[in-house]
Amino acid sequence: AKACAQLDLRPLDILSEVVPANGMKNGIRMIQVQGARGFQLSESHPHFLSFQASRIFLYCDLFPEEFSIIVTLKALHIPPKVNWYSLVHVFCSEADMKVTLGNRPPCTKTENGQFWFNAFQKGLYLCNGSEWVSMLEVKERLDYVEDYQNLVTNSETMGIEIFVIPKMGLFGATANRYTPPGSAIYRWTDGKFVPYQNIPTYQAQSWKYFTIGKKIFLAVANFEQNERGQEFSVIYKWNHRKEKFITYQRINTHSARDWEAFDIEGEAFLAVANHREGDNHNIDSVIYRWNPRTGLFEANQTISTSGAYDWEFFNVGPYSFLVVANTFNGTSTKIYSHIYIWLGGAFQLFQSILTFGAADWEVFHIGDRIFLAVANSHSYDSETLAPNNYYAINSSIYELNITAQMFVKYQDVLTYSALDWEFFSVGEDFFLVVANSFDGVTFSVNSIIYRWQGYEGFVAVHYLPTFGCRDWEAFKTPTGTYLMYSSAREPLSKVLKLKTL
Ligand SMILES: [Ca+2]
Ligand SMILES: [Ca+2]
Ligand SMILES: [Ca+2]
Repeated sequence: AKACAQLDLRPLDILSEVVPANGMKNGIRMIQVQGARGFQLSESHPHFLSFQASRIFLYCDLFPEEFSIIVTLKALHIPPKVNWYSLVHVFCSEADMKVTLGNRPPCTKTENGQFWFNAFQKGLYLCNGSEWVSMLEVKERLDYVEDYQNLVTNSETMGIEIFVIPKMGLFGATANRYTPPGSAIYRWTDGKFVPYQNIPTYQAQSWKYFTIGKKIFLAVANFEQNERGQEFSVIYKWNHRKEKFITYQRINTHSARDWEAFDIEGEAFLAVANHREGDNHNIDSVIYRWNPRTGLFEANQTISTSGAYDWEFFNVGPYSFLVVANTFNGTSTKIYSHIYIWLGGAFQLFQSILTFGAADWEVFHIGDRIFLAVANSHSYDSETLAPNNYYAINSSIYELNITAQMFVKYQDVLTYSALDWEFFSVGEDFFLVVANSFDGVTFSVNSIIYRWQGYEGFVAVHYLPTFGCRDWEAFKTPTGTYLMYSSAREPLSKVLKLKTL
């Protein structure tokens, strides 16, 4: 690789790389004050102006060891009784700064407006007076996945939920099988998940984190009755003073598998997937609406489901959708799962898709394209001959065809009792990881990461040994991107780190 030398670098107008010829782009405003013209840049999206460094370093592969950036900044707060002419002289500093290599320097009011070049991550940062904001970022690429943390859990773990509580940081909640001790909440401390709070749950299946205004909630789907024979799933609320989750509302559910939280037209909703009542899988699942007057969720609509396992909410333009994974109707797992659309104040059937013991729907976007992936767990029908394998079956990815107003099959992927799909991105690449749980003989099966490769669709790129894999979650911290998986067959969850180039 060739480092940039003096001759390779000419004066460059970096701003012209990101501002279109007509000057118009969301987040950029042209402002003119008397004779001076400049761009006002939105503060809310510090990355929206980023572009590949290769666009300006055309003739060399490596950053030069030293280079200069000249910026003209206008102070945001203009003291009264200062006219523009003197302002230009007093506040608009034309600074010629040397940007050198080094560790993260302090960024305080003193360093406001200074640049720092992080040679290790190949990033250029601007100090905004309190933190370094990325200006130029070389896009990372996934290289491989490595073991990061083995998390011994309270018991076998069904679902995991990872969330950030403002001012507190990153947390992970595991939905554990046995009571006591119930389920656990972990806090990300010094780069690891550390136990933070235990909550009594009853064969917990999943957690859902959501907020309503400034209120922070965590809802658990309990599959079993409590000691008193009552069957509740519970919504917990974050108590800022105690820094713990406290019971907020109990809701009557029937072998609940999943909660989904969403907003429509400024109103908050929660949908529960009721799996079965006794032996009967054909029961109602319920959508609750937040009543701001009482501060409680109230039943708003029931939808008949068959062994409901998962709800997934998504928006397409102004439209809201809710899709349910139906697993079993009492005789067959080859049944329709339904997509509903919000019309006239209620969810109405939009499309039905044949699924095979559907356990999860995952919606994701690639550019303007909208995809839905289903995890098919097993193919069983009491009326037809037993197949060679109930578990080695296709899980399918569908794409929304806007013209036809329906989802059409995009790709079939061979899976082994798939229980979850998780979509994530690294740099400019898109990935899906599938939770393969059982191949008909053993729970030791590989879960697989697929990379989206355009015309080829999703292509398997990494095979990850898992045991009874139940759920995958991806999360990012300032130190990188991680994947976590839970096992429904042993009290051990694992955090993996994505190593990037
Ligand atoms: Ca869900
Ligand atoms: Ca999923
Ligand atoms: Ca997941």
